[in-house]
Amino acid sequence: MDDLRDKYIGLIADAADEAAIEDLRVQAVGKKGEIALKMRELGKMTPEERQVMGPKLNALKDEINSALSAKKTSLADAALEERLRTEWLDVTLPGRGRRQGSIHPISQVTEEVSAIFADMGFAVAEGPQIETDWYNFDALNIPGHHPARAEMDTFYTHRAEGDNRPPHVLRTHTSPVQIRSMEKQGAPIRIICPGRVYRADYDQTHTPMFHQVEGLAIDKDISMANLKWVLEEFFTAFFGTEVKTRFRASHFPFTEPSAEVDIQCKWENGSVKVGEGDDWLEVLGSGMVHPKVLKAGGIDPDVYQGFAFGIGIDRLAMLKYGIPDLRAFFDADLRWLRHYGFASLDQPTLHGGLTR
Ligand code: 2NM
Repeated sequence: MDDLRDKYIGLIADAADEAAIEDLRVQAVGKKGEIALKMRELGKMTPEERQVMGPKLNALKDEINSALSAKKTSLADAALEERLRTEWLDVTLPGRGRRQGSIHPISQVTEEVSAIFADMGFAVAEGPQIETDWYNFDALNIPGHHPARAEMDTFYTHRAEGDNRPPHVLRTHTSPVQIRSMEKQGAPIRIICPGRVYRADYDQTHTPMFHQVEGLAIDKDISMANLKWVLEEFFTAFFGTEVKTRFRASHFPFTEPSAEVDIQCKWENGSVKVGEGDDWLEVLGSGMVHPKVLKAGGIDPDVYQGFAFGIGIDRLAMLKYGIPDLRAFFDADLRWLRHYGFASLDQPTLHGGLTR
């Protein structure tokens, strides 16, 4: 009995896992285990011997069962300890840093321009980038045979043979938005239309998609003088310094009279500075809206008149932020975007001096 006891207590103490414990249980106290075999021997004993050995065997069985369950508990505790040690996690560690995106210079400048014109009472209007040729050309006094229609290198949508819908184009300017706004709102009206425009042109200084903002102000007493004030006010606010302008007579089908506008600048070792010096930089086209264009927009040219202008946003961004290459704007190069991009919480406001 003592040998049996020492053997199993020793084996249980050395058991490595729950499976070993189960094997020992079967071997020692199972139905066909060693204790059961000994119990069977009780039958061959004298009643006196049986009275001594019976309780001893039962006590041994209890002792082994307790040792088994104590070992089982201690193995489970050790396993839990090991998990707590190895699966430990410091929830107070800082999170992984993620790169912030940035605002594209074109988005930034569009917001800046919108803020400045909003301050002068201009609302922002938007419209489709795919237009009928009526909105893009005819309504703007550019008839089918007009050279501007060919000059503008227009992208036409494909038409299957027998499809007689009017031709559609990718808008070559945002003026169609102004026609739509005149139709919808009538006069008086004061809007700017920023957005993407398309021309089949690609070289050092042209991309087939670029950005434009056009302005329109129509009322009963609007003149070129108002145009000049609005534009000088705009350039001065945009560049953060007094900017002189120069108006040169020009020609556009949609305005009469028409003027190209130069801003004062200076060339300094290969780059241009706006608002200083006595050179001039052409940045803008403008004029008094042609009576035919007013009529196309549903406005009576005998009662109302007004000015319109168009500026390239990409060009403005290059001038203000010293960006040398136009084509890099649309390359989606992350290094370029991080370098020239703006922080998302750095949105332009007039009281904040527009940026930074
Ligand atoms: C320019 C130059 C001159 C212009 C005209 C109009 C409209 F629709 F009102 F007639 N919007 N923009 C205009 C006039 C645009 O861009 C160089």
